[in-house]
Amino acid sequence: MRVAALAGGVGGAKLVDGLAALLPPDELSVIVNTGDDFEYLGLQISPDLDTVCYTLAGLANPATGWGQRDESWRTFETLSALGGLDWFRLGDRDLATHLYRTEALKKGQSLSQVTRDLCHKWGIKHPIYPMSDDPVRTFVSTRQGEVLGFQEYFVHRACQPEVTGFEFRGAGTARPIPEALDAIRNADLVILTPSNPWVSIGPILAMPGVLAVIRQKPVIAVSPIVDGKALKGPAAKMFHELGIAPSAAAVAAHYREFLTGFVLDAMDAAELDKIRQWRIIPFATNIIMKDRPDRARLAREVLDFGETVLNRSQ
Ligand code: FO1
Repeated sequence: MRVAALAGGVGGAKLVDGLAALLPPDELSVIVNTGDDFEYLGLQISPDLDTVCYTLAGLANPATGWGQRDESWRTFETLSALGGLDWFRLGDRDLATHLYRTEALKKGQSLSQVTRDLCHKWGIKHPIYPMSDDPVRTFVSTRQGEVLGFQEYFVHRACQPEVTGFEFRGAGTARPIPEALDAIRNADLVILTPSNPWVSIGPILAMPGVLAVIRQKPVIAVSPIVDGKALKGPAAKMFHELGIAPSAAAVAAHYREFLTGFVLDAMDAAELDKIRQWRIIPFATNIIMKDRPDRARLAREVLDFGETVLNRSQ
């Protein structure tokens, strides 16, 4: 079964890791959010691409989900002691990735070319595509009337400001990677991984042409919300601040217009009927991925559910 997976940060990366353990490279393509990308200390940082790639390469930091494992912080600590910029923590190993990427981009390579090169060097066989080679930047509007760059909101301000909306600056004119669009077009199934619907999956769907292709496909989403709480990050807080009670069903409703199937946690089984009323096929299981076997187990269940959805929608 050919699958195109849309992914953002840590939750998305974990499910992608499970899918990659089950599907050969010609049956799984991953399209990753770059709305979180930004320039910091003169370096081009692509947090979600790195999270997905480090996870697939077995290099991810298990404590944070982002950055590299066995990390040291000498550069960060030394810079901090000098009074330099230190609100975004770059580990020594991670720093090498940003230096390498920044240099390659400066020499004229595209983000997708550098990503392919890094994946090759890290032994990643599955195609990983940034959503675009053109810069798209997520901005968060707050109740206080501020407009914050995503990392400013997420890391520097620790997701504290109340959000009123999002803007994906550059998305209107950015071009999706043609191979990524083809991967979605040729997929039997599109999977929206358990990433933040607003700021991780939202920017990918905002890319010109992506939604039009996705609407032609069977699509299943995996909930990033369990029992009203986000598995990681501010997704539930965002739903709440935007006037929507956070729940798995709220995520299904968010994608309702094009969703075929929805995977939610067994804890949220009371929401199954509501989701069925929207003509979305729901499937409840344990969606919390604590370790690597959990990722493969959930991926297996999502793929089996995908088969069921495909048979029903034919
Ligand atoms: N997240 C934090 O909460 N604090 C950090 O200092 C931080 C540093 C960082 C460095 C590299 C990287 O790839 C990710 C990093 N993240 C950090 C995570 C990042 O902000 C988020 O994972 C995403 O942008 C949201 O998906």
